Amino acid sequence: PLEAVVFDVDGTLADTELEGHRLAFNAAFAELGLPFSWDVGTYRRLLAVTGGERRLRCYLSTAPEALAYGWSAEEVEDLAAELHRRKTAWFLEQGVQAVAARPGASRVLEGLRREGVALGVATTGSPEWVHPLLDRLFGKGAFTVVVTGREAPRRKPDPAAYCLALEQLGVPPSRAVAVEDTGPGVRAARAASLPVVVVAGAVTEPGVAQDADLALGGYGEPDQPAEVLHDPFEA
Ligand code: XBP
Repeated sequence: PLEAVVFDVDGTLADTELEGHRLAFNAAFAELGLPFSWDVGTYRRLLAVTGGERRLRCYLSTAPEALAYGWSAEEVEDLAAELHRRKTAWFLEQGVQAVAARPGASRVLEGLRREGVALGVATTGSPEWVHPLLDRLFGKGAFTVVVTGREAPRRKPDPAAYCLALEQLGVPPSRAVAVEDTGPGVRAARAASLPVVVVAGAVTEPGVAQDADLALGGYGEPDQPAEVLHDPFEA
């Protein structure tokens, strides 16, 4: 029997990335007077590096426009940390209010809860914004367990966040399912021995659906089930 479902946050439960986190990173660049701005295409590519601070470090140490500054490794480290502090503050102040839940996500959570399925969250995003965002979109206490980047500092595709969520839920992976939207997330869940449902969204990479045990186009509507993108048992 299914005892628990563990959800990713960014892109899976909420549309946070393109018009949320991306704008927060850009605001942080502007606050420090840096002439960098991530457009949607650039940001999609940068999402391959998980964790906001790691993403910044990677960008600052590889993008030609950043290399032109000649920063040392230590300067890059400090700058990434400062930018990420500002990004987090901006997202908390502006992003949390502005981003929306994925259509149908609340209804699916309610349905699972009614069936007695425990709900968990496994994200490696920062707790500063994860908790207020989940509270605003789904209500306080909507999830039995919430693991963030503070409890699981090793970012996805490392399975740490999923392993910890399962441990805290007290449910073995064979009785749980992960819900994800991107490649690193799917790999993290798999590495924790969890079956994975992909609910494809705004930042889902091409081909990710094929790696899932089931891939859906969304959460569906009350009178319209979700579109099935990939179901290995149907193949
Ligand atoms: C999502 C991420 C996050 C967000 C930004 O990871 O990669 O970095 O883009 O959040 P996950 P922070 O799939 O593990 O939830 O800036 O707070 O890291």
